[in-house]
Amino acid sequence: MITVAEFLGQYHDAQTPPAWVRRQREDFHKKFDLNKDGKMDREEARAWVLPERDDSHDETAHLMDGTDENADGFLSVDEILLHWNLFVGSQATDHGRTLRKVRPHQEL
Ligand SMILES: [Ca+2]
Ligand SMILES: [Ca+2]
Repeated sequence: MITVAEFLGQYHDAQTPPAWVRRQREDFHKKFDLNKDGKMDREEARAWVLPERDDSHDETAHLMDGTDENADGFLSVDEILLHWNLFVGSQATDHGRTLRKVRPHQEL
């Protein structure tokens, strides 16, 4: 099992982290950390993953359980980066579908 420190270890010593790391860190502060305390709590996680619904406590708890590496009840930006695919997969299904419509002939 990989830890957050191991995941980000390759970036900690870098003078300039990869662009996607910088971008996700900026996104975290701008979009996810609504009360600017440096962590994402359950309410903030739910607002990000399932913004239109009230009855999603179970799904939010599932996401938190899979992402909160140190089990402190909050998601740090590093924990979110470590599990970025989980977040994107939860929210962006429709977005992916749209991309395929826009570029129907492009195969990965
Ligand atoms: Ca917060
Ligand atoms: Ca945590």
